[in-house]
Amino acid sequence: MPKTPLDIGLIRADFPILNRELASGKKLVYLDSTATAQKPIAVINAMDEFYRLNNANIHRGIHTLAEESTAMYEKARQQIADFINASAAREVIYTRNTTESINLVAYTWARANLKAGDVIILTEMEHHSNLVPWQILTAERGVRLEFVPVTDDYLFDMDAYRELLKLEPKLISFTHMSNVLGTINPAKEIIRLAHEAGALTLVDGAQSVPHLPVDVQDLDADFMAFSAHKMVGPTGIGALYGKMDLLQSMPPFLGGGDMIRTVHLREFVANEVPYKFEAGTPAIAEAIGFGAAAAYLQNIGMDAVAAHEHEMTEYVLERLAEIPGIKVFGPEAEHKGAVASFEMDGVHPHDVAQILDSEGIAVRAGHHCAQPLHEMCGVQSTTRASFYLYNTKEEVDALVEGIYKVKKIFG
Ligand code: 7TS
Repeated sequence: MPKTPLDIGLIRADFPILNRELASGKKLVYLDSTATAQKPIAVINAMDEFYRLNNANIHRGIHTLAEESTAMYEKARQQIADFINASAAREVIYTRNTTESINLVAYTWARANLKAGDVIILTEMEHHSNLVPWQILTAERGVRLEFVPVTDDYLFDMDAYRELLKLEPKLISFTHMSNVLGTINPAKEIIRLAHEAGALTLVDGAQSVPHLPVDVQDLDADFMAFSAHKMVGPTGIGALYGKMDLLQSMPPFLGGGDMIRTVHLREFVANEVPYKFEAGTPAIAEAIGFGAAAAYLQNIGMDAVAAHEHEMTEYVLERLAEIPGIKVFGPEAEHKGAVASFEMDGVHPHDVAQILDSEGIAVRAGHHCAQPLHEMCGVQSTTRASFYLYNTKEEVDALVEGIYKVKKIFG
């Protein structure tokens, strides 16, 4: 990996919250970007200016503000499409978040195409949002779920996957990067094999799109789900990327305004893609903030972001390995994003997180919406520190000092 070309000082200056002093008098050390990332001025200003200058509803007015709002909403779609290298902006559908994007596929494509006995392959390292929609579908339709196991070194089990593909699955829905282990799955190979077996693919990009260069055309993904808030954008908005022919073949998701071309008392004709999937007044300011976030990251360069995070991963693994009684779950740095979920001998993760908080260090404790994965790891919960483009090695050092404080308190 190249040495990081990021000027972290300059990047940190873009994120006002990172200067915050906490009530304890400690400076904030934000190590919870896997849950949600902090927001740069560029995103905050884009949304603020929209409300100050342009606010109107979209796709329905001919006055100046309505036209400006519509143009800004659609420009953001293009910025997001560019960010993941979609071949057309229309292949990006606005949703509320990754969860809704996955549900959109489950409620439209899957219900239109799957029947009892059809196989869907997931993995054991999924977030609940890529488990529960399929469990609901199973209860309703009798589709069959199969799971690619996680190997002893916390990787996607490619051999087991090849075996499962013999079941002629209809869909492989998998996380590109685990939010607990940090495991970066070989998405391109997983997709290639799926297509060879005649299956479609849905990539949960909630963690990969913010942290790695992601090119949906190069991956040949059929669907990709991601959230703005994890990639320095606002909450309340996410996206579903889909290949155009698939999106065109799918029935609408929610019914209402904007998703129709014509409506009669007893029937309607659906609008074209992507509007067919965007019923009702959407999160307009948030879409504009989402576009600004994509442009912000693209301007920095995702190769540089990934290289910086790789350095952080190596450093945090090295530092945590020095501490007796700490077990980090996840693969070697080579296959891992900047997430460190760990267990500490004899101390509950909530106590770890609370003591770290008293030092100004924000981490998450719990099952991180991946209960089955924790069961597989033989633990109920972990403490998780996660890193992004604005984090520094000094913050890793602060984490390590904080952990030593926990050890002291708990003897
Ligand atoms: N998939 C993965 C891999 C995730 O990490 C998350 C959120 C989601 C899906 C759902 O995203 P949402 O935006 O729809 O909520 N993960 C986490 C987390 O690790 N801590 O808080 C949210």
